[in-house]
Amino acid sequence: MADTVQATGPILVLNGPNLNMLGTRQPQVYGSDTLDDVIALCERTAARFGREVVAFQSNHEGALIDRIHAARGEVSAIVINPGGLTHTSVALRDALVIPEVPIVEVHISNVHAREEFRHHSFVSPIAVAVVAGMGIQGYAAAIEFLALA
Ligand code: DHK
Repeated sequence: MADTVQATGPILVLNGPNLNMLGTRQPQVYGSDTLDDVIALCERTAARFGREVVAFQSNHEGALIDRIHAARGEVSAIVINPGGLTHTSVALRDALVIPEVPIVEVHISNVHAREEFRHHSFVSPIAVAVVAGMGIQGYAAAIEFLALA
């Protein structure tokens, strides 16, 4: 399978730096749900469409990149909240094109209503869709969109 990609298969839900702190981190911005709540919501949503989710979170850019490399041929789509790496990481963006699957970028907060440095994303140009400001429901919207695509 080294040279092919998987058309069907689980949806990979990736979360970047600091998203392990959901629930306690700035709840006025990110809400009171935890990352476990997010993953459970993704699993429930995927199951409604007969799909499965695999989830991974890391505070380390290289660990996220390694997980994305391993996803080639394994997953059918990627939902990613890159956290702060959204605004800084060319390397993460370069990795995301490697699996050759559709990518949906999710932000819990409305990044465009926040500081200017959050307005630019290195990921958006290679994403099929971008969700921001819907709270954790944005992850469910992303899964539903990908499952219906
Ligand atoms: C999460 C982060 O950690 C921030 O660095 C982004 C994003 C916004 C979110 O809204 O989920 O700027």
